[in-house]
Amino acid sequence: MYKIIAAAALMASAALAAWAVPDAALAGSTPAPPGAHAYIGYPNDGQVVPANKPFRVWFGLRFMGVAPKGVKYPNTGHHHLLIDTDLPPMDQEIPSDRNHLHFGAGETETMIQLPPGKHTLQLLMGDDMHMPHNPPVYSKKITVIAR
Ligand SMILES: [Cu+2]
Repeated sequence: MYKIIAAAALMASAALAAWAVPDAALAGSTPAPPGAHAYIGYPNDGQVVPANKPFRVWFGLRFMGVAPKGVKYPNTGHHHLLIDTDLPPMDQEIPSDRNHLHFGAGETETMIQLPPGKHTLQLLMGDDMHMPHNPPVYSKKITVIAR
């Protein structure tokens, strides 16, 4: 009987622990404004884009402002364009490589060039230290076909 109670108690505490994990562990410490929303204004999901030729990507953002990297100002961040990759860990600095482009000057559009094939694009906002906000602000992941 004792064993069963102990097991039940263990399960209860495990469930409690799962619930008790604060959001902060899954995101940066900079709060996102309520309703903040990022989206890719162009290209559209499923759109065909020219392969090996620069095309424009428009960054959309609502209920949040853009500030350059290093500038700590409430309710702002800068855009990151994720190319052919999933969202990175939300509690770490966003990587900087050819799949994670930072727009630390506060740019709201860019030109990119892709080889032929299917590619994914997604926006993720980062704070002055390139950390995702809490909760993280990211767009839907879209697919484009370069040809
Ligand atoms: Cu950044």
